[in-house]
Amino acid sequence: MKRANSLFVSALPCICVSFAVPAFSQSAYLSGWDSVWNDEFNGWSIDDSRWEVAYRENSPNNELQFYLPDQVSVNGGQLHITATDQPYGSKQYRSGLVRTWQEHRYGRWEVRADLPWGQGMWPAIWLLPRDLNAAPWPTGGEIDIMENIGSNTYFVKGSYHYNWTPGTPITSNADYITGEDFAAGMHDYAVEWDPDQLRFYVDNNLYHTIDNPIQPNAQPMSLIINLAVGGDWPGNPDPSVFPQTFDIEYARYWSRDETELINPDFDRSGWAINGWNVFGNSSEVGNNVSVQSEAVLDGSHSLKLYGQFDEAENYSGVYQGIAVTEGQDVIADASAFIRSQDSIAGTSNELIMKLEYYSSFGAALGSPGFLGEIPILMADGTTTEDTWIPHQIVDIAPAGAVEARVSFVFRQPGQDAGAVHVDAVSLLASDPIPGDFDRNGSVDSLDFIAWQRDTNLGSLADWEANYGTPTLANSLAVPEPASITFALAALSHRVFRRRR
Ligand SMILES: [Ca+2]
Ligand SMILES: [Ca+2]
Ligand SMILES: [Ca+2]
Ligand SMILES: [Ca+2]
Repeated sequence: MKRANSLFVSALPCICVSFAVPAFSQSAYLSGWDSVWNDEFNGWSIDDSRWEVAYRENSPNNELQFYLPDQVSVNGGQLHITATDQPYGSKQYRSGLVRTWQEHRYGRWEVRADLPWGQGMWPAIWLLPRDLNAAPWPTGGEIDIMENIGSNTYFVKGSYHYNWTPGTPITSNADYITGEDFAAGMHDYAVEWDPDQLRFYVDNNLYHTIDNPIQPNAQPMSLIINLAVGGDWPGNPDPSVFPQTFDIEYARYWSRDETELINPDFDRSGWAINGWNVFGNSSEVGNNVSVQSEAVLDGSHSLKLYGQFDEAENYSGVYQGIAVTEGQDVIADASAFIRSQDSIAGTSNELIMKLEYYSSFGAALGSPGFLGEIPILMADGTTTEDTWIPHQIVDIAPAGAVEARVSFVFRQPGQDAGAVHVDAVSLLASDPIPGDFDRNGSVDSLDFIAWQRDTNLGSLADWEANYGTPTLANSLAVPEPASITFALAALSHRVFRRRR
């Protein structure tokens, strides 16, 4: 986070000596996630209702530090963990470790931190079950959000460790290297843990994804932040580097909000398309399912889809679902764009948008949990190019539905070139408005006519109470002037499907 102080310094050199406002004062909103807790470390001591501060002589990995509460402090909007070359107990060095009392299984953890440096330093931000008797390590799993050794502060590592039996772990990990010195400034380290995927980020860059992680006995985990000294990985410290400090700007935790899409605007990029399930992404042609900035309706990126060129009819795209209940109004919106440089004019390529329903969350297309689908055509060889065209599916969740899923399917029957972009996706489910007897999202005179035909549709008192309630579609957002034309155009492309 660059601060703009230098501008003020040059213009008003006398005034702006200190500007001790933390970079963030509260947890940021993230689509698809609910903020559960965050600690911005704005006080003058650690919040011991949230954090356990270690007093611990012996740690694994032949580490050389004694963890002491005195090595942990909070000031200047940050948590500081300081390692010193001072013997204590049987140990040569002192350092600190904090861990949350709370534990969570699945979710998103993010910690912003500036690392220490020097031979022998081993800072870590990681997740581990508190009770290792219930699930002896590593059967309960261990997720290392960030680890580094101070002899090389130009990389950080993210890891997942597990095994079916206690003892040696099976590990999946990756290094993140950009040429930046992670001990010379603040960076965001995050993990998103879903039942079917683990994703590792630095500064919102996705650098490691584990699909269907094997979780022998996945346990709720607590967040640990510590600075080890010496031990098996870093080796013995260089005495000249002490003292060293691990500075933490904040720690935040979100749980999955299954009523909202994650990353509906494709702006939280990464080749694996954060939050979306990807299919038909062929390594042969290279990322025919990707996020790009070539054509954008909102934010900075959109989804780009093209064919796999595999000499057969093929399907490529993404999908994602939200939780619904039977009888809810469901509205799916998305816009498509064909760049004339990537034309599909005259080809047999097409892009289909689908609203699908499932009786169990995450069930496979065509499995017993699949209840049905509504497909619409978003683009084909006759579609106007170089313009965003909005599409909408309006429906009612059928009996047994627990998930509504939107999917975008690029179909390449031949081997034709060309691509289609998708952006500004929305998928919403809401309880019907009492009095909306024709179930079109608004309460008006047509509902009265519907009620006159069939008074079993509901109570006229509901109609009177809610008369004039605007349509759900119109109440989603007040369009900015530039997008009003899209909103108007959407009506003509709208697919309006009813099931009773
Ligand atoms: Ca540092
Ligand atoms: Ca802070
Ligand atoms: Ca976008
Ligand atoms: Ca109505």
